[in-house]
Amino acid sequence: MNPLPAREAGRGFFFSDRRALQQGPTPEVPFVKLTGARLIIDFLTQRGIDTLAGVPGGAVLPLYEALGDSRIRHVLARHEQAAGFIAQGMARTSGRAGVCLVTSGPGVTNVVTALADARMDSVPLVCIAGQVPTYMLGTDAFQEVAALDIVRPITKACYSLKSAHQIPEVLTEAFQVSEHGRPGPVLIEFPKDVQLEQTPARGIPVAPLPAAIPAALAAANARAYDQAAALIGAAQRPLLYCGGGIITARAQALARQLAERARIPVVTTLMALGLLPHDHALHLGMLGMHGARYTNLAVEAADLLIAIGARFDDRATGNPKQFARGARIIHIDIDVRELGKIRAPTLAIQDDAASAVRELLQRIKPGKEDDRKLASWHGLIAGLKSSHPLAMPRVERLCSPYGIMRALGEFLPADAIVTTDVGQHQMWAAQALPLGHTNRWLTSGGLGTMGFGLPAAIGAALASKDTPVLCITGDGSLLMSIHELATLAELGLDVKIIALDNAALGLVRQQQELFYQRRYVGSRYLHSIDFVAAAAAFGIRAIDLRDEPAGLELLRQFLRATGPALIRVPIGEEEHVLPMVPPGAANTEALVHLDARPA
Ligand SMILES: Cc1ncc(C[n+]2csc(CCOP(=O)(O)OP(=O)(O)O)c2C)c(N)n1
Repeated sequence: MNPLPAREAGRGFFFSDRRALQQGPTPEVPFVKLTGARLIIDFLTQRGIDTLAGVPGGAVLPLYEALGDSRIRHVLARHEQAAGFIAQGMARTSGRAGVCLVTSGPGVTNVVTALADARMDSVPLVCIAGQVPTYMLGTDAFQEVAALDIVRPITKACYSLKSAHQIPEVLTEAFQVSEHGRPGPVLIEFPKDVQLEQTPARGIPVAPLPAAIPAALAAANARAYDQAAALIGAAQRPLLYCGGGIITARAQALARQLAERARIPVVTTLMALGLLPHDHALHLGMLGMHGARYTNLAVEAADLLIAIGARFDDRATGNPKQFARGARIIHIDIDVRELGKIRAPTLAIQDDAASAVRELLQRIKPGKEDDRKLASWHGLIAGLKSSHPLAMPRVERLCSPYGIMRALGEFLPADAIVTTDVGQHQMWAAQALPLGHTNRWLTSGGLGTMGFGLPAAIGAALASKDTPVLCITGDGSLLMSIHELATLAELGLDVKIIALDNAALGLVRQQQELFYQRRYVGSRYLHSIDFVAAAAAFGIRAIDLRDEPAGLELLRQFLRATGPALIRVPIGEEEHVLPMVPPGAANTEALVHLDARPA
């Protein structure tokens, strides 16, 4: 540890070594001294980080100063939670770790939700957080919180830099941990004196990545895949249950190949939506709480479930004891802790989803016998589809849940990125939007965080330039991140916000209607917001969509124009998202019509 004197540490007038800056990259100049802050920024630059999001404060100012001397673009979010979600939007789109930068104390506590969200959805995220100087730690200094104690349970790893010498190793490890295996968030606490500490510049170690799966395990897996292929061969009614792990591994095309070669129907989780095109013969859509009846009934009828990169989340399984009762289960996941966590599998394999699908593809060669049995299974599913279709009401009005989704589906470019917030609008989008590219569907699945949609859309647009981005949100969710309209206006990105305004916390209100005797406690907004005026105040073009003949054309024009815009869509508060499996019930007990609700 090498704390600087208080004179330099506390006041923020310390300047980084200009002479060292002029001498260029660090590795070839062994005796040049750099500040810890400069070393970190050099590290990020060398790693190819070109954009990060953050909010500055006293405890990170040396880092910001070094950032100002670099080529890295800093996106100034209006709240640290949003900085975390902007970084997530970049990470979910690019597959590489997103970086956010926050100050100590409230900066750290504000970013906690974005970290927890990344943990639940396996998103690689590196958060660099300021901290009070090391010699003040534990003194309740101004803006001091025990950051590591707060984030330990919701990060994959967290680090405290006690000396600038540790920077190359700690940062290398932090990025590896975040991106490798099952991705997740990491936090690095960076005390201010360590940012200012002068340290001999050293090259950043290029540590080879450990193999995703150790060699011994890979050998054992080969036998397990033989068994898996045998189980698939013997099954009469096999079903692929695909989760977000397939998207993380960028194995969508492989998974589609597997489904098509083996002619196995596919159900997906919310996270893996769009794995197969909407109209693909093997596509059964999203299972679980708001899945179609036929999807959940197909799971119930299956005699073999091949779960890849899915974690048997309760939103997907309903009551897990009554989930897929007649099925053997092959469960493949990169994270060994997921195997058997909820449901004891017949066969468990720890592997990366892409490798798993490749292994299965090598072993599966369906023959004549399979044709007969699969024809009967497909026939059974076709029957379920016609007897238990997805209950989407006939749509006459544009300003209705399925009316707006249908219109968006028509106008949406095939490569568009769609982000959502959390609520009814998220489920209407999941049910009705014809999604085609799965790593282009960004939604907060595990934590279900309102306020995710807008900053994630900004991050997606930053990571995928020239791609149109659509953020489907509700009035409640938008209000939780509405300040990010300012960030969006500043950046001028091509993000279109579709705000479904029902003057209510719709999904909560729906549960109160169905299960709490219509006692709408705290779920309706008594004061309505003029979102069009609010957006205009932030510098964003906005319109109010109406049910009038010109509405559809207006929507099309707004979506076509480049640059940010907000489209408010009035939605009746009485609208429902159905089917709905009552919390704690089996997936087969979904409510489909409201007259089926409990008295
Ligand atoms: C941060 C956060 N707080 C509370 C909730 C609980 N919750 C889930 S859905 C919902 C209502 C969402 O309302 P809105 O964004 O307007 O969408 P709608 O359901 O009306 O489409 C609430 C409060 C949550 N998911 N996230």
